[in-house]
Amino acid sequence: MNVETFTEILGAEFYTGVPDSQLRPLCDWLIKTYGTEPTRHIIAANEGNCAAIAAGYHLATGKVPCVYMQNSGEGNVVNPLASLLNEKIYSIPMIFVVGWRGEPGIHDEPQHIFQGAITCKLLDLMGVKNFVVDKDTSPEDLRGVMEDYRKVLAAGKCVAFVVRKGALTFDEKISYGNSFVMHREEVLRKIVDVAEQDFIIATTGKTGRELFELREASGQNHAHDFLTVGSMGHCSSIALGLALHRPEKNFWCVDGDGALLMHMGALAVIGAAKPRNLIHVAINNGAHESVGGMPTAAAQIDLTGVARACGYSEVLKATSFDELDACLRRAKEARTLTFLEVECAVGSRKDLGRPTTTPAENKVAFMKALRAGG
Ligand SMILES: Cc1ncc(C[n+]2csc(CCOP(=O)(O)OP(=O)(O)O)c2C)c(N)n1
Repeated sequence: MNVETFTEILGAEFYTGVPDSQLRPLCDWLIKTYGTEPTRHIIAANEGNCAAIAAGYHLATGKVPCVYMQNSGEGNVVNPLASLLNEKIYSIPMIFVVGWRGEPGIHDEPQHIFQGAITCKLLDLMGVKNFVVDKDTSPEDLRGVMEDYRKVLAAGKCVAFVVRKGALTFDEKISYGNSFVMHREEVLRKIVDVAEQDFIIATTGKTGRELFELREASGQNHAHDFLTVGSMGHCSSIALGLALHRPEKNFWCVDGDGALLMHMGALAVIGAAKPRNLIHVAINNGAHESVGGMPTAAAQIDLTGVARACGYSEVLKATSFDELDACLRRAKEARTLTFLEVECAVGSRKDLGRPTTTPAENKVAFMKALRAGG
């Protein structure tokens, strides 16, 4: 179904969400229609954040907002669903549009399989009536469902549309970009070279995929890399747990700006714990590049200022390759809690593959490499 028809039937006047590649037609349409004009459309830090912003909108206007997200975000939204929106508490209605990754029977990446299997069950459990939108859903079907949903919404309850792969379309292609020159993959190559035998914890999305391919291309094994597939926003906390408990090893966390924003509180916790063996690199392309390039709020904030205020001992920033080389050397030698922001272009290789080993294999090899040498 064309996204213009879809949104017209939904009838929401305010949208907030976290982008998803499967919902790209909706994300692109929202950017084309509203941009990021915050009274109409907010790309939020995480899905719980979306639900809360949408709740504020409802309190202010009495109208029904729409929250869009990948099903990976269901976990982030469970708390506000159970404690803010639920009819036994404030009874705040909203429409969720959920991209269904890992739908049973459809091949997808390991991190989507379990979440895909429980997507609708979780909504059921949370008391959110849900309807699956697929390629064959007609505007008439959707209007009928929405008619029913209006009554549910009027009773102060939430509803959801679970969107199958390819169910939504948008005729226009929106392209996203910025003025920076370095690409994430080139930056990763430099990090790998400088890190040598150090351990690298990569954020979810294309960062981990590129790191995997870089190791393959140079004939190295993957044992020094933990590819955080899924769990967006948590790789720096994984790195913190590692760094504190293996003080004799060095750890590089390679984060994305979207992921960093998703759970930015982690920076305060890292800054307070101050492990000297952790280098936190934020690849800041101001975008959710892995799911299509829709903007994050990071382009408008000073990430280094945040890191400094959170207590990182050394705070660096690189915009060019020369600066990057100097910063990486300094980070490697400093042996102190370091934050390095790297301003990057939006984009990646078209032929980027996926890891050919499983997360379980990754874990076993990583733990073995960590044990080696004490
Ligand atoms: C909780 C959660 N919400 C949404 C997603 C979908 N998702 C995967 S990667 C990604 C974008 C990550 O952006 P960023 O951290 O800036 O890295 P980039 O892709 O730009 O390198 C999103 C939104 C997810 N995996 N998990």
